[in-house]
Amino acid sequence: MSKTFFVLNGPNLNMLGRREPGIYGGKTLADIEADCHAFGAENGCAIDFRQSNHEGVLVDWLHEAAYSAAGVAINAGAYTHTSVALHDAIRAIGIPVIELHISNVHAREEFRHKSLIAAAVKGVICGFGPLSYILSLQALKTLTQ
Ligand code: CA2
Repeated sequence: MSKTFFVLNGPNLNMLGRREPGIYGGKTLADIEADCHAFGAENGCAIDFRQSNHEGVLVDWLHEAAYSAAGVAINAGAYTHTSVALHDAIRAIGIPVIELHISNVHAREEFRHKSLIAAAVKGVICGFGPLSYILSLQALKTLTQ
């Protein structure tokens, strides 16, 4: 049976492609989802791609991933910089989690330089535009081989 990777997206990522193309590029989240499914088809893995604006929903999905996924790529959006709950949820599950960002958060406002989830994840990929998603899936594939 093929592996499943969860790709989880946090607040405001449903707005991608509509505003701030200079920071996040012109792709919508649906375009990025299609790219992730293409990666899955080429690499023999299933992609479960989700977005929520609610912190607790993201916590629930991380818990769900523990028993139904081989790994998680998460763009936690602004919760990256604020959420102890996401940090604890990532630590509570025994599968690799990759933190990803479309933009280079370190080249932006100072409040984006700190990640509360970085210490809990396997690794961080940021600044490659939508390619950050594919690089994260490639990392998960390699880590779970
Ligand atoms: O660069 C990333 O992927 C971020 O996770 C995106 C978050 C931001 O809070 C993080 O610091 C870095 C923002 C999500 C998208 O926000 C939009 C705002 C306006 C228009 C479109 C999207």
